[in-house]
Amino acid sequence: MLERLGKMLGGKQEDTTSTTFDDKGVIPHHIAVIMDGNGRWAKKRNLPRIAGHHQGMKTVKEIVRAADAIGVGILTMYAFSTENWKRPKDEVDYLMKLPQEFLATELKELMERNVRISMIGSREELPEHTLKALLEAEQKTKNNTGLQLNFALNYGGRVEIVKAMKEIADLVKAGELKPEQIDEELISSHLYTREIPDPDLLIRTSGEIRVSNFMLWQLAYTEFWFTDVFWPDFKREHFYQAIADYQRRARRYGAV
Ligand code: V07
Repeated sequence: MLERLGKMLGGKQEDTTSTTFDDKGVIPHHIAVIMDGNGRWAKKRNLPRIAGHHQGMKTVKEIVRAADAIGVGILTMYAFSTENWKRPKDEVDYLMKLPQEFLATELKELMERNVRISMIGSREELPEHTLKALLEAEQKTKNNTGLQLNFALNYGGRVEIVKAMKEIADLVKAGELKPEQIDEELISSHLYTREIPDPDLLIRTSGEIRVSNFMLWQLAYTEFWFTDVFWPDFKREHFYQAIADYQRRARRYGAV
C-alpha cells in the first residue's frame, strides 16, 4: 500500500505545517503524555533543574498548539505526580507556581482556541495559590467545546484506585450498592477520569520505558510510544511522528 503524505492545514496561520502522517488516517482522540527529562535536559547544560521545568512549560504550549491544529480531542499531560512531593522544597515550590505562570500568559490564547482546561488528581494537598489559578481556568473555559486539555497534578494511579475502592466500599456499607453491582463501568465512574474516555495513545519522553503510576486503569488498551528525546527538546515533529506510528499500527490491525 502506498503511504500518503498528508499536508495538514488548520488552526491559526503559524500552525500551517506539512507533516508525515496520513490525513486520511484516524487522529487518536485522546493522547496522554508523560513529560519526562526536564531535569536531565538542564543537567546536560549545567543549568538548575528549574530551568528545565521552565523550558518544559514552553514545550507544553507548543504541543497544545500542535494537537489543536490537527483536531486531537483530548490531551492529558502529566505535570506533577504524588511522588514529586519528595523533591527538594525549592523545586516543589517552583513547580507549584508553573500553573499560574502558564495560565497568566496562555489563558487568552486558549480561550481563543476554544480549549477547555481541567485537572485530574487530588486537589487537597495543592497550595491555595495553585488551586485558585486552576479553578479559575476550569471555570473560565468550562463552556469551551474545542480541545480538552487535562493536567494531571498531584496525580497517582494507585492513589486514584484506592480512592475509588473506598468510595465504593462506603456505598456498600451504607446499603446503597450491592457487591454484585460492582463492575468495570462502576469503578471507572469513581476515577478522576470519570468523564474522560481512555487514552488511545500514550507518549513518554526521555528514554524510560515504563508507566510510572500514570493512569493505570485507563491505559489497559492504549498504544504506547516512547522516545529518547528530553521533554524540553520535544517538538511538533516528534508529536506528529508519534501519531504517524499510531496510524501505521492501526492500519496493520485493520489488515488482519
Ligand atoms: C509543569 C512543565 C512541563 C514539564 C513537566 C514538569 C514541569 C504546565 C503546567 C500547568 C498545569 C496546570 C495548568 C496549566 C499549566 C505545569 C506543573 C509543572 C506542576 F492549569 N507545565 N507544568 N504544572 N511543568
